[in-house]
Amino acid sequence: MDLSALSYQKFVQFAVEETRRRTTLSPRPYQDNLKNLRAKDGNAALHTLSFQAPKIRHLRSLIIEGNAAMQVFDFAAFPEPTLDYPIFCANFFTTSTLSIVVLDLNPLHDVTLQRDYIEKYYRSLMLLYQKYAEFFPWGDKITSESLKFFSPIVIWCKYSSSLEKHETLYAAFKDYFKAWLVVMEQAVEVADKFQTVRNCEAQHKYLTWRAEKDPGHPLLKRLMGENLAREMVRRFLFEGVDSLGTKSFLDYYPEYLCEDGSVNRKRSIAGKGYRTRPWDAEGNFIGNHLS
Ligand code: BLA
Repeated sequence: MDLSALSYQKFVQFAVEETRRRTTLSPRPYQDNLKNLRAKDGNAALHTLSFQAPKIRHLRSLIIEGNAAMQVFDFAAFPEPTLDYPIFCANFFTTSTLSIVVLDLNPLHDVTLQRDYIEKYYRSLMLLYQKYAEFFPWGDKITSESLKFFSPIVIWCKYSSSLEKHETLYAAFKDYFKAWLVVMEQAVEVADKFQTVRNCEAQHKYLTWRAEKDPGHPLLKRLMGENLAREMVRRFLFEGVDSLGTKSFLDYYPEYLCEDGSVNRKRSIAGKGYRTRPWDAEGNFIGNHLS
């Protein structure tokens, strides 16, 4: 499989162009040492982009082009905390044999518990999920903690890399991103300080989880070294983790506390679960109750 055919550049080009048609994107400044990097091994190239818009706190993209070895796309867009619409999340990891894909409008508030949030944002999008269900079947057991950050329309899939799948993924990405843009455009601020505080904390909790436990970190460390990888994670990918709130990882996830006070390095305490998709076609959660 020639991996250059599976590039993610056109994905981010589409997203930026499409966003510009609907709102005013402005570049968001970030550290020079995180712009267009080469990995330590000299093989992989890392490309980053960062923007903001009136209703979008942060829209950022990381593409890693590892020649014959891999292609990675980590793309996300976060709402302004005055708004409670979902976080856009595309996370694609591709080698010549395997692709691991997460594509979702990640809920800001836990949809395994909050039915009103499902009503508000997902009920009308269930057809979108069904359109791709046969191409991207549920990717088997998953780190259970992650599930709270996923929505009823999540595409979570692992498959053998192929050009055909890549093109279908591109179609799904475009559809999901367009749906997210509509949601973003329609989102209205509620003049309620309490809501903004809740949104801010929910976004901070999400950033705190991903900045600590995202499955891509070990590979980023290998490519960039410990220090630069840490900056990439905290100041770029999950920027806001050090400013949107003051709680620590252990405040949100005390079950990770070790006896010596440090954070357990295991990626998951709850373990893997959910062999099958835990939502029904209407978007109701039908999995075990999550602790
Ligand atoms: C694997 N990435 C995964 C897995 C998930 C995600 C669910 C499967 C393993 C697991 O169950 O944890 C993605 N997890 C997410 C996302 C959220 C979440 C999007 O909780 C959101 C809340 N991935 C990257 C980057 C790299 C990367 C930048 O984003 C590499 C630089 C790699 N992801 C990557 C690799 C694996 C993976 C190598 C397989 C490794 C493993 O399973 O341990």
